[in-house]
Amino acid sequence: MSSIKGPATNEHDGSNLRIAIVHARWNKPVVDALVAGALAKLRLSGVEACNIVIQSVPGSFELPLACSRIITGSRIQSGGSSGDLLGFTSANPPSVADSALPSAPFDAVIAIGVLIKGATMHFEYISDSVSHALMKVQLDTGVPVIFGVLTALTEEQALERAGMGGGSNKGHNHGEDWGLAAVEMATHCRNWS
Ligand code: DLZ
Repeated sequence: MSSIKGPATNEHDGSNLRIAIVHARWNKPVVDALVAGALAKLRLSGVEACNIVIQSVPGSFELPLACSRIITGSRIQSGGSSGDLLGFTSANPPSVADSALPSAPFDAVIAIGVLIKGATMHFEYISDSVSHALMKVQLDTGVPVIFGVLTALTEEQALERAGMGGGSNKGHNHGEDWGLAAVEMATHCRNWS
């Protein structure tokens, strides 16, 4: 019997959406596969390449602040209220994958990181603080922040959840689900405002 896990299909048109992917560089091969999975589903949903921005940060601990600044910075670029910006302003925007970006606020941000448990309590502290902080960013800004942080107990678990597992079952690339979730939540939030 196939697994019952995962979101049931719910297709949405992403052609008018602007979406950022913010990803950590720790455990990069797995992160890269997850980013590729998310990107593939964004594009399949109609999100234009020029409306997708990709920003990397060192590790998962940096994801919440980066997501917050990218959301606030994009509002500044499009003439929204300024808030507290630190480095990201209209004169100094977050580094972007495509220089020909339209100036519009982001409709959703996908935060991607891979935490793998080690010998110390580091994993527990970062997993807990990052998940709470990402939730806070989306509630504070009103912009969906998709939780793309794997909290794996082993490297094998992480690889399987990026579709890179060994043996006959390569697993499923969860980045694909995150891409679809971003398009769906961005669409809902436009309709709800
Ligand atoms: C330091 C650290 C460790 C040990 N493990 C991970 C990890 O598995 N995944 C990850 O994304 N980041 C890790 N980091 C880096 C922290 O997230 C952070 O970048 C540093 O502590 C600097 O703030």
